[in-house]
Amino acid sequence: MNFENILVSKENKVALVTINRPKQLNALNKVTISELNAALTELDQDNEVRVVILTGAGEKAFVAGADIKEFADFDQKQGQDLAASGQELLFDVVQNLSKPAIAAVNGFALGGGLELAMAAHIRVASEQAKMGLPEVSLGVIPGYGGTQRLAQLVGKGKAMEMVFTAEMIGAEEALKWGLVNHVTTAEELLPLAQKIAAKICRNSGTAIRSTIKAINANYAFDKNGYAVEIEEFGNCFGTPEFKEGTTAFLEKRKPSFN
Ligand code: DAK
Repeated sequence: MNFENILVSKENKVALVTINRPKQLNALNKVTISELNAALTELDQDNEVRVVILTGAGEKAFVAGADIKEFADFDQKQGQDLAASGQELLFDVVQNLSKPAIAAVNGFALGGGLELAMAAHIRVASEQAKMGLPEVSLGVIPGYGGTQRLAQLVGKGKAMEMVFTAEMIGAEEALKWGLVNHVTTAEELLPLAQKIAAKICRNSGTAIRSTIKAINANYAFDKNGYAVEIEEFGNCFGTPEFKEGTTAFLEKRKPSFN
């Protein structure tokens, strides 16, 4: 896969997707969103890949937001269109990936950048990371799912304060709030994400795919999460991985999942 604004590599069943516009602090423009859509769609179908890690190039930023230079002169209709297509092309794709997505937040994650990290299933941050939704300081609101996902992760009160004040929080505070799962040094950030990925790879990919669907269902207005859980639980029984997992337990050995 060759792209202008992103890098994709694969190792040990883990794909690393790096947003690569460091001079613009990895701001998400249309081309980058469309390349991420293409890469993630392909990785989702790739049986050799079990986990996807998302990060930003350079030492300064994960993603410093949607590209302000691109949307500065939009009207209402263009704004709505961009929000809808961006959500569909990128943020919903990340949230609904059939394999875990880990955001390794290595610096500024602002606006659309934090929204991207929040669409991922797991977030780890470096000590330097700074996170915020500064949209109201630009006269817009978070348009890529941020009003919904931030409140889901940190609760309504903290989400409202963070958006109203447009202020950034550091990694330790984000950890306390539950916005990120772990904080580590810049050097250890990718190794930590890879370590989590390696633990995930030991388990059944089909069961993890079902888990993603069931947990996501709790946050979808048109789905009953308990019903989805029952359906996905049942689906597991038809899979070779269920057979392997239970057989391995009975034979007192470790399961081998591809
Ligand atoms: N967009 C475009 N360029 C950006 C950018 C961004 N979000 N963030 C940084 N850059 C660029 C800077 O313009 C600068 O470019 P040059 O001037 O060198 O060409 C370069 O990256 C380096 O940035 P700074 O010189 O500003 O670096 P500093 O260390 O001084 O400051 C900073 C770092 C992160 C504090 C600062 O760059 C900053 O405040 N950046 C903007 C943060 C921000 O407000 N992000 C946007 C949040 S709003 C929508 C859907 C969603 C959204 C909007 C619309 N629609 C559907 C229409 C979401 C909006 C957002 O994400």
